[in-house]
Amino acid sequence: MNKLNVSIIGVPTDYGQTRRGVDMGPSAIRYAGVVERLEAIGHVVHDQGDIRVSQKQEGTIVDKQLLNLEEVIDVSTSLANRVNEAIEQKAFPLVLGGDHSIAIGTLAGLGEHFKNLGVIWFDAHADLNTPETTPSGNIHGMPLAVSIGLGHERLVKIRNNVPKIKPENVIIIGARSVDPGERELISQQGIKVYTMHEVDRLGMTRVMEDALAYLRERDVDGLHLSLDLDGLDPLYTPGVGTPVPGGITYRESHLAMEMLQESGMLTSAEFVEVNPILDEKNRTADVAVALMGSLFGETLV
Ligand code: 5AB
Ligand code: MN
Ligand code: MN
Ligand code: MN
Repeated sequence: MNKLNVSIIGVPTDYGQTRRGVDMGPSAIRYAGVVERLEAIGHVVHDQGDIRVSQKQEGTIVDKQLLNLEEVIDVSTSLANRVNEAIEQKAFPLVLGGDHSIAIGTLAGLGEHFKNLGVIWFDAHADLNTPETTPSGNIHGMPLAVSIGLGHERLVKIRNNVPKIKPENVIIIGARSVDPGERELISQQGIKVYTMHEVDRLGMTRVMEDALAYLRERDVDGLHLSLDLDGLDPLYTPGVGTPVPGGITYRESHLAMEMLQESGMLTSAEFVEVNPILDEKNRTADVAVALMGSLFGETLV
């Protein structure tokens, strides 16, 4: 197995949604032993600590379709810079959220280096809302749209490379709660989606084989995993802000991680939406770290 230089970047933000506590995600994941786990596999791990997330700016205009816009722009810009630095240093960026709005920053940093990046979006949701379609105003429901160039101009233009990724290089796995506007974008933009129906029907092995073959065929120059812990069934990961029943199992999700590892294609990853306040004894962070173990090449024998 390939030994990596892993650069851990924590993003303690909850500005992308309205349930407090997800900003403590990076601490919970560190507490669950991420550094030790990856070192035990043989990787060199540099924990860069957390990026600075400022207090809420008072007096800014509240846009109901884009809650905490200024704060999200701020966090995304800092994160994009840090991810960019990690790639320049030939490190593997492992980003710990925080809510899923952080993917805006991660992909802005990656998009500068990878011109044909593949993205696997493991999630109960499609995260393809725009200010026009959002039912909540929460930006954590928009990062995939922003990254393909749709949404508020200042979000789309972070680090100036627009779009960060091509819609036909994106694969969503585990979807089971998709809004009407998102559905439209999926067919309009040619985004590949394996809903829970396909996961049930084909099994995770086939889903991952197909997904990886599709991305190889598209000749991607890197592969990013954006894993929202709500992609799993809330039985296994109860500590998330927007749980949806009927999700991916513990074993299926591990299998997916193992197949990503075997593919040798992965170049970055992020784990988001761990909320220790909503959790039971840090179970969700424990699952996140166990998944990272499989993703980074842990073996049983
Ligand atoms: B998550 C919803 N589609 O836009 C919206 O957890 C939920 O990052 C978004 O996947 C969930 O508010 C965002 C209803
Ligand atoms: Mn989600
Ligand atoms: Mn998400
Ligand atoms: Mn969520």
